[in-house]
Amino acid sequence: MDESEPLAELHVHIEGTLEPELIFSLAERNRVALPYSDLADLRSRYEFTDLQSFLDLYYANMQVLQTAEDFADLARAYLTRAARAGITRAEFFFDPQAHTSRGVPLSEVVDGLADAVAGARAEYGVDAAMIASIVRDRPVTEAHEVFGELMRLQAPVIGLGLDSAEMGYPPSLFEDVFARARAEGLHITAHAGEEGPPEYVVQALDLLGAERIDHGIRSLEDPELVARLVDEQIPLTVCPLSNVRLRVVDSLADHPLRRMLDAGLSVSVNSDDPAYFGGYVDDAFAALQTHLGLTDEERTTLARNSIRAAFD
Ligand code: ES4
Ligand code: ZN
Repeated sequence: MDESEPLAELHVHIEGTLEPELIFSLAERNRVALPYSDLADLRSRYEFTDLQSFLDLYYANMQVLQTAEDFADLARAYLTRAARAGITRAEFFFDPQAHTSRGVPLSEVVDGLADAVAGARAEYGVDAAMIASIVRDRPVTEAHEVFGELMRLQAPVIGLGLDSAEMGYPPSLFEDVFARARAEGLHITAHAGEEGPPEYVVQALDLLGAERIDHGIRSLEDPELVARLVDEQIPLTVCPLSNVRLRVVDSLADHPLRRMLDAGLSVSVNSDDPAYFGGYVDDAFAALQTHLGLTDEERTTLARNSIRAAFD
């Protein structure tokens, strides 16, 4: 295994890198009252039963993020840790609506994150880029508004994604927003087939023009879809630690990653929300080596897939 070889992280939510310690320090700086007595009390809440139970805590904790400085501190902490994980390229998501909906100006979010991204190569040796993500369980009209604002701000984003609660929010709802993004020359990716059915993966490809699929593991239930994903070598950004913690799969030993590799799918390993799911990409690789017997050769394939799947 060559740990010096290039490695891209393509599926990480910057808000999901908000560690408990930073939650407490930002709460103090911004005089935000937290509903937790201490770090241990907060940490005791990190037991999830499904995607929604995680999202409830993830969105609640974001209230400590208020200013551009907070967002810059958040992204710098992630980039520092990503460098330690061996990541050379990071394309991270942020959720504009998770902040605008609670009164934080989008310019604060974008300015802070962009500041950290601008210095990332020089400071951490990580080539970084931002992908705005539409929060699919909020109104479609709001998705259009926030996209318009991103364009007005000339936000330095390379792509548009789709995340949050999947069931009941099919990609088809957002066809027009993604058409606007494609017209602006943005790359497209979408969460699909995490909790949702293979049909949502098909919609993400055919209706949104997705170039990558985030998660996509339920694609395995549809052989015709698998054949297409293999044929077109559509990258799937898989997040094994997330899948276990959100009970999408029973255990790492049962994770379909190897089956996906063996099927010829273009899969990569990513952290999703590392502050919530027990680790960063290096932790995920170590756990896969232990529990799935991931070989050095497989790791090399996964790393090469990640670089090939990067947008720039
Ligand atoms: C997410 Cl794990 C996951 N799935 C869907 N949306 C998300 N946003 C942040 N983490
Ligand atoms: Zn995700």
